[in-house]
Amino acid sequence: MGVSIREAAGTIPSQRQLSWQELEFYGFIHFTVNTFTDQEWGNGDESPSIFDPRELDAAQWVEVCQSAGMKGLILTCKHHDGFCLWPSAYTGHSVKSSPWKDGQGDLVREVSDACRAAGLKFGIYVSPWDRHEPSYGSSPEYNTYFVNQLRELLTNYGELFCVWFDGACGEGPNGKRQVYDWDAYYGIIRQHQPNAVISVCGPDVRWCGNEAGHTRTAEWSVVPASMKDNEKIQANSQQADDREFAKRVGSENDDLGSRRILADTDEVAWYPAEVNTSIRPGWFYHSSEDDLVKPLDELMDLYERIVGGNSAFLLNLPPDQRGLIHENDARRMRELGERIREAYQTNLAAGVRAVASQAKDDPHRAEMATDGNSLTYWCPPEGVEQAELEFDLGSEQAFDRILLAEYIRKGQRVESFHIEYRDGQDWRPLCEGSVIGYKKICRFDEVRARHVRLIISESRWYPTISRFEVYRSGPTRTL
Ligand code: FUL
Repeated sequence: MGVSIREAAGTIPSQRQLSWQELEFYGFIHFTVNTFTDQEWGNGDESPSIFDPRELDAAQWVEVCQSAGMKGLILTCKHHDGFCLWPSAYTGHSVKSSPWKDGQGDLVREVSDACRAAGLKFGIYVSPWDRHEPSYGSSPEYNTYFVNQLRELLTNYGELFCVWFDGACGEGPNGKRQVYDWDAYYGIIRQHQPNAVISVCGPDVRWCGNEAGHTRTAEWSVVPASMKDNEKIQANSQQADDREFAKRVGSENDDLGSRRILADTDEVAWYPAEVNTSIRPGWFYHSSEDDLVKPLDELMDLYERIVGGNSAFLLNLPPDQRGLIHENDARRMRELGERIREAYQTNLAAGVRAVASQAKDDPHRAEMATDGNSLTYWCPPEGVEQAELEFDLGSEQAFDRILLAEYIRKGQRVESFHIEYRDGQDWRPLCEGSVIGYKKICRFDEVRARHVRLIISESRWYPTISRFEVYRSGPTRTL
């Protein structure tokens, strides 16, 4: 029992995980018959005749996502009610039986085309739980149906960055229990979309464990391989609408990857976290929630904690019955984009001089952390687990954010660090943290200083730092 530190340090992401991680922030679009029934979960007996979003404009969805700086969008092609947003050949329960565009429409096509035209990545959510399809519950028959539908989605709409499965597995007709054939689902995805990550009930991206935007203070990407166990994910996800449960998951399983966990596990995997939440209380649009769009400060806080906490941020934006993202949500997204751009546009440490307590060699000298290239990095010689980097900003600067990144192509290694700034002859504490990973944003009350140092007090085998950036998030911002 036990995984060695060297083994944990050498566990690295796949190419598809790396490409996904770099998206950082992307949108979720929940849209189906529920939008017209004002429900969160449909029963499967909704008539397709209610689906008629007359002003639908996929380009508006894309524009809204991009205004906030999102790099991708995931569409609910089929939610639990079984209604398909594309004209599937395997069921009549789809857009082709609806009045929308006289049954000639294909929403998956419209959204994927709009994404491609604007340079946004496109991903799909497909619910295996299907409350309409009669074969649901007769396991092999339904699995064939589901794989056929997956094939349609995987082969007709260009490149996908993600296939998102939640764990819901409700009872079929007469209490029949459906056993999902995950291997078959994953097999066909890998066959047709080898670059797509399979998220949540899947091997590539881990659900953080709640739908409320809670993040862990130390979010490890290297965790016990057993976390990929679908039954556990399913059990958690079915209770996730319970806010109390969400809080419990967040705190009870707060440590997923420390040395204590490594000592107690047989195998680890690169299985990074995604945090999903909605801009409103519900996943689907309800006019009663028009005034419950999350405030800008809350969204900015989520963004900095999630993206700056070694996780990806999947934020849901539900279009309304017109087929448009409501003005309130659209405005908030624009504001969020402005706030993010304003906070992170001027890196006060770009190209600044830096010295390290030790560097492996010249190509890995301290200034590789400030050269603006995330593919270069500083590191000390192998086996050196503690080190310091000191930065000279050139002149005194006011700042309240420091952004750090490890070179995760080499693994995730930093376990504990703190940052200090020089005040006259004294070094004063600024902030401290545990993991860094893909990106860490440290937030603190504004200070003025010219010299800053990063002290890595614990790491695995040897640390790497590819980015050290300093920002002033805005003249009026406090925590
Ligand atoms: C859950 C579903 O039950 C919710 O309706 C929503 O789609 C959420 C993202 O995943 O499992």
